[in-house]
Amino acid sequence: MTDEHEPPPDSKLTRSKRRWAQEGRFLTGRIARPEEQRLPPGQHLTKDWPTLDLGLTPEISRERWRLDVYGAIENPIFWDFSEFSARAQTPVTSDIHCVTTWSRYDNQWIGLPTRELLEACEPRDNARFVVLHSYDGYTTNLPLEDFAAEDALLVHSWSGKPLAAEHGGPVRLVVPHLYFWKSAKWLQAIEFLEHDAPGYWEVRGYHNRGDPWREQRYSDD
Ligand SMILES: Nc1nc2c(c(=O)[nH]1)N[C@H]1C(S)=C(S)[C@@H](COP(=O)(O)O)O[C@H]1N2
Ligand SMILES: [Mo]
Repeated sequence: MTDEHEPPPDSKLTRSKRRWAQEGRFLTGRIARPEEQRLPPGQHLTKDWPTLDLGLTPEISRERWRLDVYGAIENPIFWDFSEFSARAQTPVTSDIHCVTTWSRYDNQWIGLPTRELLEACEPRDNARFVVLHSYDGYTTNLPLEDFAAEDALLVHSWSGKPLAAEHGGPVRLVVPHLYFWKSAKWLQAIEFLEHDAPGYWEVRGYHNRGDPWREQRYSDD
C-alpha cells in the first residue's frame, strides 16, 4: 500500500465549492435522460478545458509514476509507466461534465479500460466499492459498477498528446457518465473495498454518486 498524503489546506476555490454545496447552487430541479439529452440539466458548453483541483499540481514524471492496485482483489498490481502504457492503448471519445456547470464534448482519450484492469486484478466477490487515491492527497469513491462502466478509462493521452500535468498527467481516471470530480487526476492507487468510503468532495457536501442527468450535485444532508 502506498503512503497516504494529506490533502492541501483549503483554497479560495475549495472554500467557494463548499459554500455552493451548502447553498445548493446551480440546481435546476430537472431530471433528464442521457439518450434524449446530451447536455445534462444546468450545464453549459465550453470549448476550452478549464483546470480544477485543490490548487496544487504534483510534479510526477512518467519515470517516477507508479500505480498501486490493492484491497479486495486476487492479484495486487504495482505497475510503472511502461508496464501500464503497454496495455493502455484503447481510444475513447467522451464528454466531460463538471459540477461547476461546464461541459466539454468529444474529448479524445487513450488509455486502459477499467474493465481490462478488473480482468487483471480480479476483484473478490465481496468487493463492492473503489477508492481512487491521488498524488495530491485527493480521494474519490465509486461503486464498483460505476468504475466498471464500458467507457471508463485510465487515461495517459488527450488529443493525441501526453496528458498535461495540469489535467492529471501522467495518468488520470475518466468516468464520463458521472460528474468530473469522480475522475481522479494524478492517479496513484486504486483500492477495492467491501464498504463505501466517501472521498474528499463526498465528505464536503458533494453527492456520493454524482449522476449529472439526475443533477446529483450535492448530498442531501
Ligand atoms: N487528484 C485530483 N483529482 C481531481 C481533482 C483534484 O483536486 N485532485 N479535482 C476534481 C474536480 S473537482 C474536477 S472538476 C476535475 C477537473 O479536471 P481538469 O482540471 O482536468 O478539468 O478533476 C477532478 N479530479
Ligand atoms: Mo469539479
